[in-house]
Amino acid sequence: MHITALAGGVGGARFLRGLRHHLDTTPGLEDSTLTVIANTGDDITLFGLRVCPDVDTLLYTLGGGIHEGQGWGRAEESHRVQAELAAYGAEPQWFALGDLDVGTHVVRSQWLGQGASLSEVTARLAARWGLPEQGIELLPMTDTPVETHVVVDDGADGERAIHFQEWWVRHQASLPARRFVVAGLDRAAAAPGVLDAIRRADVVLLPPSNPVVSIGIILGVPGVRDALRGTSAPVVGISPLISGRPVRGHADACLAAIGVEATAAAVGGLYADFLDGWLVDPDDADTTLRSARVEVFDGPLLMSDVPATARIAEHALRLAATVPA
Ligand code: FO1
Repeated sequence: MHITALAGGVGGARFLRGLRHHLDTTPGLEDSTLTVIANTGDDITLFGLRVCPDVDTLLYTLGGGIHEGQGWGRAEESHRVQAELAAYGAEPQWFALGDLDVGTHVVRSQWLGQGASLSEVTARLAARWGLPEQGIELLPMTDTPVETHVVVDDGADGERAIHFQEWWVRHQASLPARRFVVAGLDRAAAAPGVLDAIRRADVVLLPPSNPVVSIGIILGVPGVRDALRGTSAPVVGISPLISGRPVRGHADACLAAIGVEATAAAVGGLYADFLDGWLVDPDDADTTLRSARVEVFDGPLLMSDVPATARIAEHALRLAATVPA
C-alpha cells in the first residue's frame, strides 16, 4: 500500500510516526510506503540561514532525533551559537536555534546556495535521517520560496504584516490576526512528485495538523486541491481539535482569523470538497458535516504516546478501506 499524507509540524510528525509504527507492526503492511508532503509556509531566513521548521520537525521526529518535550528541535541540544549571536546583539533572539539544529540550517543553506532545489536538499537531509530505509519519502510542498505572513491589528496604526514565526513564536498567537497572506504562493508550482503522489496513492491522509497555516497552506499550492478532488484514492482526515480545542498549538486563533468556528465540523467543512472520511474524537461524536458525501467516524484522538497514535492511524486506515472514494 502507498499512503500519501499532507503535514505540518509537530501534530503531523507525531501522527506519521504512529502511522509508521502501525505499518511496521502489522503483518502484511510492513512493506507499505509513505509520501509526506510538508508545509513550507513556515519557512524563514534567519542570520542568513534558511530554516524550514515543519520539514525539520518531520525529519527529526521520523528520524529519531526530535526533542520529545518540545516537539520541535533536536534532542540533547545546546545553545552556544545563539549565546554568541546574542553577545553580538544579533537579532532575533525570540527564535531558539540550537547548535545541532543550526547544522541542518547551515548545510541546507549551503546546498541551496549551490543551486540545489529545496526538494533535492530535503532528500539529502532525509537520507541522513534514514527516512528512505523506512519507506518514507519527504517532499516539500513546493520548491518556490513561500512565506506565510500574518496581518495583525496594530491599534491606532491600523494593520501590519509580520512573519508567521514572529506571530506564532514571539507573540504566541496573542496578537489578533486579521488574515494570513502567503507571499509567493500564487506563483508557486507543486514540487516534483507532489501531485503524482496524491493521484497515485492508495490512501491519502490528512493528519491532525493545523487546518489553516499547515494543511491550508499546502492546499493553496496550485494544483494540490484539484489533485485531491480528482484522486481515486480515499481521502481521510483526522480532526486536530478535541472538544473545540487544539491539543497543542494555536489552531483556534488561526481559525478565528479566517472566520471559521473552532469545531471538528467546521474544520471538516474546510476539506469537504475532497474528503471521504473524517475522524473525530468521541467528545465530538455529534459532528455532522453539511456535505453528505463525507462520512464521519469517532475514536480517541489523543496522541499520548506512539502506541496510542498508532491506534489512531490504524483507525484512519480502516475508514479508508470502507468509505467510497
Ligand atoms: N517554536 C517555539 O515555540 N519557540 C521557538 O523558539 C522555536 C524555535 C524553532 C527552531 C527551529 C524549528 O525547526 C522550529 C522551532 N519552533 C519554535 C517550532 C516552530 O517554529 C513552530 O511550532 C512551527 O513553525 C509551527 O508549526
